[in-house]
Parts: sequence; structure tokens; C-alpha cells
Amino acid sequence: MIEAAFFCNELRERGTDFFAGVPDSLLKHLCAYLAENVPADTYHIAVNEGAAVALACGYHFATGKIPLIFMQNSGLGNAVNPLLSLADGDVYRVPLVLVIGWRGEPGVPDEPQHSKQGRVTRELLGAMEIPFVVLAKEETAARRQVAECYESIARTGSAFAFLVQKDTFLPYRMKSDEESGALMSREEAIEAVVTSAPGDHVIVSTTGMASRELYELREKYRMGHERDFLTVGSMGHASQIALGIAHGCARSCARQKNPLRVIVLDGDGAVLMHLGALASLGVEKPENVLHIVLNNRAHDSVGGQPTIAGHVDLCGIARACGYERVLRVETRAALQEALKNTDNGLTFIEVVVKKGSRQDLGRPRSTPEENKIALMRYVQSF
Ligand SMILES: Cc1ncc(C[n+]2csc(CCOP(=O)(O)OP(=O)(O)O)c2C)c(N)n1
Repeated sequence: MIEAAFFCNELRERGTDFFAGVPDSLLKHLCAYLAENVPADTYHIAVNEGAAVALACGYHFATGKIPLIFMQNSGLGNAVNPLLSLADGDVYRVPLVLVIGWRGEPGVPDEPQHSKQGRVTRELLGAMEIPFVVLAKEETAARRQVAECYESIARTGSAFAFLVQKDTFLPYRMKSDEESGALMSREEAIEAVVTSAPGDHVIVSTTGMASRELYELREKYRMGHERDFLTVGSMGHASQIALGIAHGCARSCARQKNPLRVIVLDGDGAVLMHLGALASLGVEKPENVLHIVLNNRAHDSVGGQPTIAGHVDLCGIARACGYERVLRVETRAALQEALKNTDNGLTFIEVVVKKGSRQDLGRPRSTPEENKIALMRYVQSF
């Protein structure tokens, strides 16, 4: 394994002094190092990976320097458009260093949502004509690769990528940023939703630990999983899946008078990633959608890196987008109270929670497809 400090110093020696991206668990030690060791105005957690590419391009236009963009390979999808239609050599030819966490690497056990992505990551980069290496886990080889990266960039004027395998970076311990214990945990908030959700409902939960916690809570209360859609990948799209379900139910559910409630359990990082979804919901106003954002101001599931949600008025945005009932709660009692009156049109509840999860949190034991089939059967039975 290599030190994040070593890798960053190699880059900095070659003039890279701007770091933007969306975090990944495979890059958490790199992000932790950057957070504490580079000036705050040069380290940016972007709302999505495409935004990070654009941000880095802008920095290059202003400085001529070669910025670095970090992301999980899941984020390549968000980045493809700006990589090919902004930074590419056929367009503005922007030199970029990409550092990409390689989830789902063939032969390495991982979650289903990473499997295809991991299998095709190299081919995707190849199709985009972005040269890459798998970052070595040993300093001499890694140093050689960094030299190769900047030689390639000097030759092509375009991007070069490092694919980062599991256990490439040595642990970097950040100073503790433990939050006050007064706030609920995400899991406690989800428990309150699961145990006091109104009537017949389905829950569309967001990417990361929220979905795992929901799955475990359904086990704990022996509730079955057929009412849940776990958005295990596709970060930021849970609320649009819910909107689609709501539209479908409105057309086909027999019990139109009392439609199935569709509850979104979103994360702050996820909601910021595709914030435009709020505008779609707010304008379309499906009356049976309850959008809950569990705001821990962090990308908790991949290492706790901060989002910008602590500086953004999510309720104000929801209101401005047209949500009819908007609330912000900080306690379990307030959340339970808020959940009592959710049949008055499109509702948004921001739940302020603390970071962190149980150490022994499990993972769904049924496959995504099994979950989907059970959910479809449940929804279509109305
Ligand atoms: C497009 C994409 N980028 C990055 C990731 C990696 N990822 C998985 S969960 C997560 C953090 C989600 O943060 P948030 O929505 O705030 O929920 P929390 O983990 O804090 O509960 C990230 C960045 C991903 N799955 N997909």
C-alpha cells in the first residue's frame, strides 16, 4: 500500500494543486489526507462527478494547471458527458488527472450494483480514449506511473486516469469530528419512519447505508421487504424512481381514493447530486409522495466526507420548487409527529441526523432483482 501523502506529493511536484470530486470508500484515505493537508480552497467535494470535471476545467482555464478529479467508477457515468464534450481533445482539450476507485473489480467480491460497472470500467475508459493505469501499491512503481501520467498529458494535452484498487492507500487517520450525541442516527430516523409510516406505502431508499439499514429494520420487525425499493446504485435518483412509481400508481391503482403513499428516504449527498429532481417533483406535485432527506451533512456511507448540505437551506429549495408541505425536524418525537399528517399533498421532511452507523450493519441477502419482483407484485396488487 502507498501513503496518500506520497501520491499527492508526487502530483504536487508536477504542479497539480486543485482536487475536486465525489468521494468513494476506496479513496477515503486520499480524501481524508487532502481534507487536512491542502488549502481548503483547493479541495472540493463536488455535487456530482460531471460537476467536478467542469469545475476542474474552469480551474485549468484560469491557471493553466493540471487539476485532479477523484470519483468512484460509478461516477464515470455522470462524468462521461463533460469528459467527452468539454475536456476531450476533439473539443477544448483539457489536461486532467483522474483518480477512479475501482469498485466491482473482476475477481474481488463486491455488491451487485458494482459488478457490471467494475467489469466494464477499463473498456469504458478505452472507449473514451482515456489512457489509464492501475495504480501500483508500491512506491517505486507508483512514482513511475505518475511520471507516465504527466508524460501522457504533455503529449496529448488530455486526461489520464489512475484506477485505484481496494487497499491501495494506507489508512490516514483524521482528527476526530465526532458530533454531539443529541441528534438521532440515520438508522433511528429510518426506524421511526418504518414503525410510524402512514397506511399502505412503499419506500424508495437511497444509495449507501440507508438502504442497508432499511433492509435490516424490516428484518428486525419481521415486516418483509416487498414494500421497499433499495436504490443500491444510481445515487441521486431515488426521488425520480418514486415519482415514476407515483405516476404509475395514479394510472393503475384500483384504490384511487386512497393512493399508495410513496416515501423517499434520501441522503443529503444524493439529493444534492441531482437537485433538479426536486423541481420535477415540485412542479408535478404527486399528492402521494413524501420526500424525506436524512441530512447528516456528509457522504457517510463512503467515509463521512462533508457535503455542502450544512450550508444549504434544503427546505427553502423544496418550498421554492413547489413542495406543498415542508418541515425540518431534529428529534424522533418531531419526526413521528410530522409523519402523522402526510396525506396533504407533496411533502418534504428534512431530518437532521448525526453521522455514523452500526459496526455490524449487514447487507441485503436477496438480490436486487428478487427485491424488484416482490415490490412490483406488491405495488401492482393495489
Ligand atoms: C454516481 C455515484 N457517485 C458516487 C457513489 C459512491 N457513494 C455511495 S453512497 C455515497 C454517499 C451518499 O451520501 P448521502 O446521500 O449523504 O448519504 P449517507 O451516506 O450520508 O447516508 C457515495 C458518494 C455512487 N454510488 N454513485
